[in-house]
Formats: sequence, structure tokens, C-alpha cells
Amino acid sequence: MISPKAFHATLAGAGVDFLAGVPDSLLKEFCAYVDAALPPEGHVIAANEGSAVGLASGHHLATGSLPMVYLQNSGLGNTVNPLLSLADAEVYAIPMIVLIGWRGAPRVKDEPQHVKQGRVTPAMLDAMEIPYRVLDGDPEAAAQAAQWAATVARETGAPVVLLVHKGAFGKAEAKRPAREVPDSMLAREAAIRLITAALPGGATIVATTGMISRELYESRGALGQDRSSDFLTVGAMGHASQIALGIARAKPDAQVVCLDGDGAALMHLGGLATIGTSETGNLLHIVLNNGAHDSVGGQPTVAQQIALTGIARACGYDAVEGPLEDEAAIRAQIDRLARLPGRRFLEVRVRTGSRADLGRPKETPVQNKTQFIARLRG
Ligand SMILES: Cc1ncc(C[n+]2csc(CCOP(=O)(O)OP(=O)(O)O)c2C)c(N)n1
Repeated sequence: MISPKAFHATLAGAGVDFLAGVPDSLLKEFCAYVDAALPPEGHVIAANEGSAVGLASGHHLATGSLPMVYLQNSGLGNTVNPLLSLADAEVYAIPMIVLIGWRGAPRVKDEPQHVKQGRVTPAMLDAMEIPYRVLDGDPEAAAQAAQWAATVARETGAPVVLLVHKGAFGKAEAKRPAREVPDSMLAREAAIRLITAALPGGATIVATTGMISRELYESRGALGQDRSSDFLTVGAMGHASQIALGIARAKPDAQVVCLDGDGAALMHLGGLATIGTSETGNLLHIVLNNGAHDSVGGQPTVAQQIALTGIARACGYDAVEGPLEDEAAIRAQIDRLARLPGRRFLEVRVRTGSRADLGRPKETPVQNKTQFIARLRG
């Protein structure tokens, strides 16, 4: 397996002095290492993968040195525009190494949202005319590939990709100590149960990517509740609030609720402005803020350093509450907000972590959709 520390040392030796990215489960040991080992000037966790390309480009413009961007291949789409219209050799010619976690690689069993993205990832890179090498767990080959990528990126003045297989990285040699949270702080799954129990029956829920959708699914099972009013957005991170908005606009009589994550909300934060300035009368947007990308390894987000509620207010939401941590207060506010018209926003603070035996939806995404639209369209 590749040692995160040794791989980073090779990159540093090849002149890489700045990294920006969005965390990925396959890269989580590398992400944990750079997050703990690098000084703040050497590493930024970006809001989305395209922003990471922007940050890397800015770093190169200012210093002339070689940056690295890291991401899961789910986020490749977010990078396509800045890779092709900013960093490309035919535009501003900005060299960078792009490290991509290859979910859904052929012959690797993975979740439905990763299968096609995994299959087409090499073809997407080919179509973008970006050279790449694949890293499995061989440390020697990884070091050589890093050297190759640095040389080619500099020579061509363009991005070069390293595509990383599952299990390629060994354990991080350094990890940021876990944030202290009071014992009383709600787990995300407990908050989801509390919220679903407090919402009026029949509310339409659009849940975001990762553990939030899985925990909603499990909590429905545990509470013996019907699942047909839940849309589990297994992919498309950051778009759940806009799916909810699309539904709310088209179904003004439905009570629509978005269960969002802080990483997801930050990823496409502009969506809050679209919601806040819409005429929608039936949307409750709840952000479960654990200050982390918990679903892919718990790397920090900045969401507990900013005022999400202030942003929602400034964007024009009609009613804004939070951040709340207390069970009784959350229950009371859900009850109150669910009765109000307009665009409403609630920030709930939760702890990181999930049950080790957390399951995954048994239905396929299309089965979920079929049940959901049967209920929604009635
Ligand atoms: C575009 C894109 N980038 C990255 C990922 C990988 N990913 C899946 S869930 C997740 C973290 C979500 O964090 P948050 O919304 O805060 O929810 P939490 O997991 O903390 O509950 C990430 C980065 C993805 N699925 N799609």
C-alpha cells in the first residue's frame, strides 16, 4: 500500500507545495494526512472540486509552483469547466496534478451512483485530452507516477491526472485530533429520527448524499414509517435543496423538506439565494451541521465557523432558526416552522460519527423514484 506520508514527500520533492480538494472516501487516509501534517498555507479543503481547481490555479499564478487538486471522481464533473476553460494548455496553461479517487472502477462492486461515473472516468479524461496514470497499492509505481505527473504537467503547462484505486493508500501517519464535542450533543441519526417524528405526516423529504440519506432510510424502518415520501439523493452532492425547490414549485400544496448536510450546502451555496428569492411557499430547508464531510472520513468543513442562518436570512428565507442542539428546542421549532408558509431554514448542530452497522437502501434509485413519484403525483 502507498504510505500517505511517503507519497506526500515525493510530491513535495517534485515541487508540489499546495493542495486543494474535496475529501473522498478512497483518498481519506491521504486527505487525513495532509490535513494534519500541512500548515494552513499549504492546504485548503475547498467548497467544491471546481473551486479547488480555481484555488490551485491562483496558487500557481502567484508562485509559479506546482499545485495538486484532489477529489472523488463523483466531483470530476465539477472540475470539467475550470479544467477545460482555465487550466487547459489552450487557455491559461496552468500545470497541476489532479489526484482522483476512482469509485466504481470496472470489476469493483460499488453503489449505483458510482457505477457509470466509474466506468466513464477514463473516457472522460481521454475526451478532455488529460494524460493520466492509474495507482494501485504499489508504492514504487506511485512514486514514479507522481514524478511523471509533475514532469508532464510542467512540460505541457496543463493538468495531469493520477487515478487512484480503492485500497491503494495505507493508514495516515498523522491525523488531526477529533474535535471535542459535549456528550449531550445529538448524533445525526438521532436528529433525523427526531425531525421525521416531529414533521407532519406525509411531508415530502429530499435527503442529501451520504449518511443522511442512509440514516433517513434506516430511521423510517426503525419507526415503522412509510418511505414513499422520501427521495434519497444518493449522488449529485449539493443539489438536494434544488431538487426540493423544483418539487415545491411544481407542487405548491405539498409540504417539502430538504434534509441537507453542511458540506453539501457549502458545495453549491448559491442554491440558497435561488430558494430565498423564489416565490415558493412550501419549502423547509434543514441543514444538519456537523462541521465535517462525515460520510467520507470526517474531514472538516468551515460550516461551524460561518453563520449559515445569517446567509439564509440574507438570501431572503422567510423564517430562519438555529443553530439548535437541544432536542426539545429542535422539536418545537420543527413544529412551528412546519406550520409557517414560505421558505424556512433550520440549522441543527449534530456530532460526527455514525453506527458501524448502518445499512444502505435496499431499493435501487429507480425503485425509490417510482415509489416517490407515485406518492407525490398521487
Ligand atoms: C460532487 C461530489 N463530491 C464529493 C463527493 C463525495 N462525498 C460524498 S458524501 C460527502 C460528504 C458530505 O458531507 P455533508 O454534506 O457535510 O454530510 P455528512 O456526511 O457530514 O453528514 C462527500 C465529500 C460526492 N459524492 N460528490
